[in-house]
Amino acid sequence: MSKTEEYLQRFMNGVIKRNPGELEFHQAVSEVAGTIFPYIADKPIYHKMQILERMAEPDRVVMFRVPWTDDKGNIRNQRGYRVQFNNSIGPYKGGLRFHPSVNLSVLKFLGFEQTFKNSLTGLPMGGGKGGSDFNPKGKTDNEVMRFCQSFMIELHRHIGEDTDVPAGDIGVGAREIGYLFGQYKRIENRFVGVLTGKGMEFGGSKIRTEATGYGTVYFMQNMLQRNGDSLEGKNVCVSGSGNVATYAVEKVNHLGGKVITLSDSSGFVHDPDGIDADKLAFLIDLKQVRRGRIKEYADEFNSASFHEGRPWGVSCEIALPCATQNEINEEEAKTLINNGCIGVSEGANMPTGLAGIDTFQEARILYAPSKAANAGGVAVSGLEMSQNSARITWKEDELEKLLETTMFNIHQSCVEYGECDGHVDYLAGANIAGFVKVADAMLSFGHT
Ligand code: NDP
Ligand code: 2IT
Repeated sequence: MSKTEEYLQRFMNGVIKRNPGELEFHQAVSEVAGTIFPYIADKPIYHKMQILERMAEPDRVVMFRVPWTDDKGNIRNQRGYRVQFNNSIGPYKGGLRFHPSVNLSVLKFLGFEQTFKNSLTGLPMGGGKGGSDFNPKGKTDNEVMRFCQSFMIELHRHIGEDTDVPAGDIGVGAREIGYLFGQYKRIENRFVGVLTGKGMEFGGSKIRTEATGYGTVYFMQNMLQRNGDSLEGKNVCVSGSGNVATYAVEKVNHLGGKVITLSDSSGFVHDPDGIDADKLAFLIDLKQVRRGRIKEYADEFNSASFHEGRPWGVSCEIALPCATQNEINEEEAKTLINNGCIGVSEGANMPTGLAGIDTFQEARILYAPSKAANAGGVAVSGLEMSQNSARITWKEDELEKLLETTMFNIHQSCVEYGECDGHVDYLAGANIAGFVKVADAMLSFGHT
């Protein structure tokens, strides 16, 4: 075993011992550490100052009880969290997730990843994540509102426009951000940009809704262009049917590709004719207005069929996982490659398991890890913060351009740190480029 492998193993043993049972967190740290240890092998200052060791420990974790009353008058109890991971390069920044699977491990993995992602955007944002095990599915608007208000009664004292700025994630969209912002404003009697993803009437930014999905597709287009290729005419499998998936489909259509799948937690639809603008309008109404199930898409359009499970068995050239973590395992990664997939751009956070990543890397396909590929969302959140601070509103075309440029720059950073003999290791490139800025800031602070 080399010295680097030995250090890496010792480091991971420490992380596992200090965070027992937190499998998603171990996975996220291991993916990063596997590329950072070789990079810092000849840079002893990072070892001496214990930089990665300190980056793998959140600055603080806030956990709290969230009681609320359902429409029948029953008192319900949920658990709320905010993981403030690292504020070396700016205020904590990252989404809130409302989903029954939320636990400390999931939010620590997301907060850890967010620190690197936010660094990659080039904007001054630290990393954080929060949420609750509350399940918005099947709840009335009034129930969701009462939950959000109760959640903010505790959260408000931990956040602030220069301290920690939450946003949306799974289960938290425009409706929830509205309820949360309304309650913050009421408690604090201050109108400030304490949340992003806000409605346009109260300080939201143009393009924020579309930014993550668009950015994921721009990143894919950048990788293809470097190889003299494009999305034009390519079959694309998308998973998920929420915020990220929807606008990924829209951008693939703009760039001449054809999306042939979508999914939710009940299964996937396969539409070989492609999901055009009219079908996408149906999806938006189904998922965002009626909050229905994806099977209804197949009931509506004759060209489409519904299947249980995940979409990765459908033959495609490009895969855009946009649902959730660990939705591509090793076997599915092999199936994608055997069916001719040449590119994966991760709209979701950590959608590919470690063995799946190894499969993509060994096949040397274009594999864009989430912290680079889906950074467009938080980048536009950063621009929303700037607009709120300056009390101005930028135009849609300016923001579209800024998003495209940001994704181009992130791609360039990955190439800078990940290229070897003409081949780009986007995983190493993203991790190292994200690491360097945060690590060097931490070096400046001494022991903090
Ligand atoms: P949404 O809540 O809008 O949509 C989530 C979608 O994923 C739904 O189709 C949902 O299906 C599906 N899904 C969620 N959990 C599971 C599961 N356990 N198994 C199968 N399907 C599941 O969330 P977003 O689109 O905002 O987020 C999707 C992913 O993108 C997440 O990984 C998130 O962290 C990441 N992301 C989001 C950003 C944003 O700006 N919103 C920014 C960067 C990353 P169902 O309706 O059945 O639950
Ligand atoms: O994972 C993510 O980057 C997000 N959910 C968006 C975070 C944000 O602050 O916009």
